[in-house]
Amino acid sequence: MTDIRITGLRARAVNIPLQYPVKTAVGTVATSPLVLIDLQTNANFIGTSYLFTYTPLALKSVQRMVEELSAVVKDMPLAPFAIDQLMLSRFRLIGHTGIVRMATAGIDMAIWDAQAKLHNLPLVELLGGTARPLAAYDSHSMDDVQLAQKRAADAVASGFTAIKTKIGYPTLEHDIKVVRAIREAVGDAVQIMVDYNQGLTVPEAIQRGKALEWEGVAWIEEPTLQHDYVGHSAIRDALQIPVQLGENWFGPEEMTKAIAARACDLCMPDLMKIGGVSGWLRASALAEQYGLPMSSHIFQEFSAHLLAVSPTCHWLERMDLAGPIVEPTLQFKDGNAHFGDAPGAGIIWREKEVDRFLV
Ligand code: SMN
Ligand code: MG
Repeated sequence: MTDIRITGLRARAVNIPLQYPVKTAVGTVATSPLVLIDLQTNANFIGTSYLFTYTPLALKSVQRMVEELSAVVKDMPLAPFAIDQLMLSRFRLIGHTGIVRMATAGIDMAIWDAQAKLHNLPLVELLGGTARPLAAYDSHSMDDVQLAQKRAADAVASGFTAIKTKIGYPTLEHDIKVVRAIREAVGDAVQIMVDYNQGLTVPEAIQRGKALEWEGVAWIEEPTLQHDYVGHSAIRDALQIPVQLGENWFGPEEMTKAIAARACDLCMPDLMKIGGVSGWLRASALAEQYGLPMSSHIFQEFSAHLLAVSPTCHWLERMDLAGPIVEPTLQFKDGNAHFGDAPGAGIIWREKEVDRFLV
C-alpha cells in the first residue's frame, strides 16, 4: 500500500449563513467560515475534510496555510503517522498552535479520510471500531428566554434528551431566568448543560456556579479563561457541578497541562484544535487513563467516528456548521446520532452550494 501517494491539495474558502448565529458571552459567530480541504492521491479517491475558522477574518489565512502545506505533503506516502510526526517536528520552532495547528489538523483529517476510502471502510472501522448510536445533545446559543424555550422544545420534540445553552448574561439573575425557562419547556428528564465561553472571572464563576447548583445543570463549560487551568481547578473544587473544558486545547500537550492542574471533571477536545484524528486518538488515551468522560466539539461528522472508538465516550455535540454544503451524514433520532456506512468520514460536498458561498 506504500505506493499510494499524495499528489495534491486543494483548499477552498466558504462563508456560509447560519440558521442561528452562535451567540456567546464573549462574542457572536454570525456566519460559518470554513476551509474545505480536498487531498488528491494517485489512486482514484480524494480525502475530504473542513476547518472552522470562527471568524471570516481568519478564513483566508487558514486557507493559505493549508495551501502552503501542499508542498510539504506532495509526493509523500498516504501515511498519517509519518506526516503527523513530520508536522510536529517541522513546526516546533514557530509553535504547533493557532492557524498552523488548524491547518495541519485539516490535512490529518483528510489523510485519515483517504486511508479509510482506500480500504473501502467507514473511518470508525479503519480505527478498529464499529458504527453505533451515540448520545447527542443539541447545542444552542445565548438565545434569551423566548428563543431558548422554542429551540429547547423543538429539540425535545425531535427526540433530543439533552441540550446545551450558552449563558453569561449581564446578571446571574438573567442566567437563572433563562435556565429555568428552558427547564419549564423541557421538564426534569432532559439534561441541560451550560456554556459560559470563558466569560467569567473565577470569583464570578464560583458565585454563579453555586446558584446554578440548585438548577440541576449537567455541566458548566469554560466558566473562566480557557488557558487558566488553575482557575478552573479552583472553580471545580468550589462547585458540585461538573466542570467541562477542552474545545480550546491546541494539541494533546494542552490537555496534559489541564489534567495536571486538575482543571476539569469532563473533557471535550475540538477535533481541529486537538490535532485532527491523530491528535484525537492521543487525547482519547489521556481521557481513558485519567477517567475523563470525553465529548466532542462541533465537527460532528468526523467526531461521530472518533467518539465511537473513544473509551470514555460521553456526548456528541450537534451543532451543524457545515450543513448547507455537505450531504447529510448523521441522522439524529431518539437522542442519538446515527451514522451511515459510507467510506471515510462521509463528507461529500454539495458542489452547487459550495459555489454559492465561495469567498
Ligand atoms: C462554540 C463556540 C463558538 C463556535 C462554535 C461553538 C461553543 C460550543 O463553545 O461549545 O459549542
Ligand atoms: Mg463551548
